[in-house]
Amino acid sequence: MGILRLAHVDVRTPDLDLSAAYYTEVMGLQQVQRTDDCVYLKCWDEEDHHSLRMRYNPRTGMDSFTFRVEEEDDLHELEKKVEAYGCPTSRVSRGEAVGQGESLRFEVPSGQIMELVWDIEKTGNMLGKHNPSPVPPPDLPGIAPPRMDHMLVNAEEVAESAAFFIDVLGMRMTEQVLDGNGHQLGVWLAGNTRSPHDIAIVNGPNGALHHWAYWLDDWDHIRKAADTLAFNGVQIDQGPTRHGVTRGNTIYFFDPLGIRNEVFTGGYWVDPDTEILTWTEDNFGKGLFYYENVISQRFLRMHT
Ligand code: M3P
Ligand code: FE
Repeated sequence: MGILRLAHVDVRTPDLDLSAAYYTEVMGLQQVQRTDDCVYLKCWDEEDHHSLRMRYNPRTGMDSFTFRVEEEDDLHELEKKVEAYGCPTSRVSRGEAVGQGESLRFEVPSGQIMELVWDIEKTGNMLGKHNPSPVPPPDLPGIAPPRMDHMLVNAEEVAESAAFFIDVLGMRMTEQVLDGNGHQLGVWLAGNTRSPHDIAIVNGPNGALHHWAYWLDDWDHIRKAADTLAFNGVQIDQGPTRHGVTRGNTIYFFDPLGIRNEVFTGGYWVDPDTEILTWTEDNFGKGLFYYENVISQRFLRMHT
């Protein structure tokens, strides 16, 4: 029971048409719904209604991020725990948000708005449930990742924020970066998935979104993604390369409004009894980008 996985990220864009064009044509997502001020998008292998909501607003930024809980009762249990920790919560009723029923909202210690939901509208992936093809249609435009994988938010006090996600929400830490005094500079946290992270928290301004990442199935798809990005004139931030932390292969790049995206593959399986991996600050360069061994200031200081 408890936190299952990342469900969706909700962001603001001052140019809804430009953002929708980029996320459908270059990232290769499916547009599932459009209202006056919102576009809802998903990947071809996702079962839920959407994994990305883009809302028109003059200021780019993140509205909220949503995790799905495993059982219906978890919402009530976690509501009590979050309240007991001292974070006021509110309920968003069924019918108020597209693609989901009742949810729980609160501000995490680092200032982002987090939402928990169990009741999600299942619209199915592109493959269907009867005699499904193992692959999507070959003519999908853009990168076309199968699913969203994880996200990263910033926190001024990483340890405080990590403790909230671990002690209150019940997530598991898989890796951490410690400074010379043993203080956490970054933590990687898993819900009930087998991947090394569903969310990571790295030192930076409260309230900020660093990136969210899409899963790709292998390194060759990362290489093809780099070709697609370069062909379309997308600003690449770093990579293709490999993380030391998580061991994942990666590219970071910016959407047309400057929101950082990542495509990610690899990593390793984690079980509840997997031991935490610890990086020291003097090795953080390799932890971030194993081949380059650099701490890029653009990478650490640019956020949404
Ligand atoms: C990842 C990842 C930072 C580290 C980022 C790492 C911002 O994005 O997927 O492991 O320091
Ligand atoms: Fe990442």
